[in-house]
Amino acid sequence: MISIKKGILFAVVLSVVGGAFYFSTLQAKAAEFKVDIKEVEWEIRPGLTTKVWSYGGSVPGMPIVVKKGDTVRISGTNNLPNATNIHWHGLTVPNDQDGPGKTIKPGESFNYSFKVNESGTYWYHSHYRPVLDQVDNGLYAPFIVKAPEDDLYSGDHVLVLDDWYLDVNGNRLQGTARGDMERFGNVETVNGKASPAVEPLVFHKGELHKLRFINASTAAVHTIKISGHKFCVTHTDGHPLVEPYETDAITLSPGERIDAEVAATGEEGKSYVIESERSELGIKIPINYQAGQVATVGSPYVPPQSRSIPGIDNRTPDFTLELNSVMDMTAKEQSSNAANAPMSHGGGHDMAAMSMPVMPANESGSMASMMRWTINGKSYPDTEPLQVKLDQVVKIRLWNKDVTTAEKMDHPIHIHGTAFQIVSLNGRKPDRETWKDTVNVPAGEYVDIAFTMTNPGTWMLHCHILDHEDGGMMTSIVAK
Ligand SMILES: [Cu+2]
Repeated sequence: MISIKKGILFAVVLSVVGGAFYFSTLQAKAAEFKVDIKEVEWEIRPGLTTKVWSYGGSVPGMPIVVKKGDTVRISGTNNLPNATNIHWHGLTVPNDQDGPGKTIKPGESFNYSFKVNESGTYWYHSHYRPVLDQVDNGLYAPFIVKAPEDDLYSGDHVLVLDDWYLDVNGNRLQGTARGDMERFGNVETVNGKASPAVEPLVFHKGELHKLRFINASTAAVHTIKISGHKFCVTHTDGHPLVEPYETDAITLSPGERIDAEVAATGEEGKSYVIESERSELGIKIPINYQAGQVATVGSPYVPPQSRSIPGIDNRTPDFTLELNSVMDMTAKEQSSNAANAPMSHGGGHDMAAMSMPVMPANESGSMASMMRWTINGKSYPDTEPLQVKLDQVVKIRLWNKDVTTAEKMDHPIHIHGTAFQIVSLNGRKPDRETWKDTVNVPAGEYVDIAFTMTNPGTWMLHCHILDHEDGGMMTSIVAK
């Protein structure tokens, strides 16, 4: 478990093959980190080891833990055979530090520096295309900006979720373990480990723990349930909720984060678990109670004032982005009976026949390479950039028209350089004021979002299912 305590980075990554172990103490105002980007062997569970690309020798990579207001300096070296870059997902940083515009070639060193203005749960990952391969190989890590009240929890735990598509020897497979076009794994991990190698959470009755979930999967949605306890959700994508809410299940699309409190109300000797809906694949976190009891820890969470954008409900969207996919039969040589032009989903092909539970790698790989994912009918880099004015409210309707595939594809849309308010879902106000940087747009539905760009530059907007992003579902917001 990656546990964060008392303003000191205390990250213990157990069973790291190759002996990697990370420990760092924070400085008062400047937080400096060194990242060695390298390939290592990673043990997912005893008997299952795979080759990964890592930030510092572990998966997830080296956690960066800082305080609000810190100026962060990250330097490192790319020791991979491929070029890469780093994107600070969810952090509002100057445009030239955001990641996608930078290329770090093999053997080159790099420096990033920016001030962190907001506390919360963020993460960093490669944004170098094809992003799917880079992130799927393990280039992701938590980036935590601690708020003072975070130290008042009994424990502050980061839980990074991922999935891997592996053969029995730990070799990486291309293609997908389920579904149609996206790379879904057959092994799922929390903090790089699959059950039974997942480190348990240790509770004492009366404690109050903070859990920070990050979905680093390239396509998989994870629904996480807790037994015998409740989650109290306090933050979405790092942003504090005006009205926290209780639930026993949380769902994270790729790129999303959720912070939740868990009150230790269980009993010593009983077994509890936090697990995914596909827990047989590996995401299963035992909660172990130790003897002894502490005085009940109250929540230190102080909800913020409403930051809702005035009058946003009635504003006509400035932009409508239709999300869709086409099967481009010209992309590959196909059998003679295939149409010879780009074809919209549902254009006569039997898409159901494509949703085999397990596909031979080469078959699904070639199918995926025929797919183009579109915004308003175009694929990146041909998509139309959105021109917006600095410091002015922008409302965007994200409309998922991708409904004719057998799997009815959702598209979690991420915007760089800003958080946004969820204005409505299919025209209906959300249950509570919600700010995010990644929002799932379910198939056939639309989501209205609004934000104000405060930093000039060209910022990416894309689907965080990385097969879709690489396949063209990306555009940019040009803020001037
Ligand atoms: Cu998508």
